[in-house]
Amino acid sequence: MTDSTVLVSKQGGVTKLTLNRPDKLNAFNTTMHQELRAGFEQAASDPDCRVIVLTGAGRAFSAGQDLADSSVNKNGGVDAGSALEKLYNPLIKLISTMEKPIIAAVNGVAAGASANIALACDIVYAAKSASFLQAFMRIGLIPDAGGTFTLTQLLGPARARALSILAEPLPAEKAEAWGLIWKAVDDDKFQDEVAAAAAKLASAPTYAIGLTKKAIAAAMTNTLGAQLDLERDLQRLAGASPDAKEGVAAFLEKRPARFTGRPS
Ligand code: LHQ
Repeated sequence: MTDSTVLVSKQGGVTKLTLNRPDKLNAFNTTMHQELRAGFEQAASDPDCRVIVLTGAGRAFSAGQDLADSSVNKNGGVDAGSALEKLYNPLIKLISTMEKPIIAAVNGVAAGASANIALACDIVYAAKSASFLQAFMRIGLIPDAGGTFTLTQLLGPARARALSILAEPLPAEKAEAWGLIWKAVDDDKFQDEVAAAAAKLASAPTYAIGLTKKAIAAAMTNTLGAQLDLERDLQRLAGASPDAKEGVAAFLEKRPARFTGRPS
């Protein structure tokens, strides 16, 4: 048994971060925030890590904020602004600016802030039995952890509003059909499919992935002209990397490329 609220395992370039409070459906307390942030930061600086997988232990991905935790539940009132300022907002900014790719492996229900933490990741796989629940309205709160941004960007305001206001679970297959996530996978194939995707990214040109993430993030607000300029600048960096040289050489020599993921 371990007391860690986030389990960290490393294998073959993949760092797996598992939210680990299964009896509370992996609801977030302050310790889990601290351990998750440390896990991402260590993965960012670990030269052996090429991809991060975020998942949950047991039957849930995570039920969002632990509503019984004394850090937010003070004498029956909820100090939500403080929790966002200190814990959730820094976490979402950290995830959104990570250069290495992050896969969210949503193994079960993802509710409240945790739905939006999953959606902040780069590629979201969900088991078909999983669902995404903007639970906030059920307790008189508004979607947070970037939810109003992400849902509106990915789904448009009509679906963002209904999901937020009705607070009904969105099943994984519908989330895929709506373009909210990458893929809903049969439960019995879920772990294998996530592992295969992670293994693929562990031997991918990691530096180019980081630059691609940067360009796509900027596209949310850029004009076409500004985006073309940015692509030129970032492609110049990618083109000078050892992985670009290796990629072109491997293509011409009709062999698989051996990418290091490094910028130089
Ligand atoms: C929980 C929780 C939970 C504690 C299940 N807390 N124990 C930011 C800033 C500051 C303040 C507030 O919040 C935020 C962001 C947020 O995330 S707000 C939204 C917080 N999350 C929710 O409102 C979701 C609450 N949970 C649920 O609605 C259900 O548990 C779901 C739909 C996730 C799953 O339902 P079931 O499968 O029926 O499981 P369950 O409800 O029976 O839960 C199992 C256990 O987990 C149970 O404990 P028990 O001791 O009775 O077995 C729950 O009390 C506990 N649990 N979520 N967020």
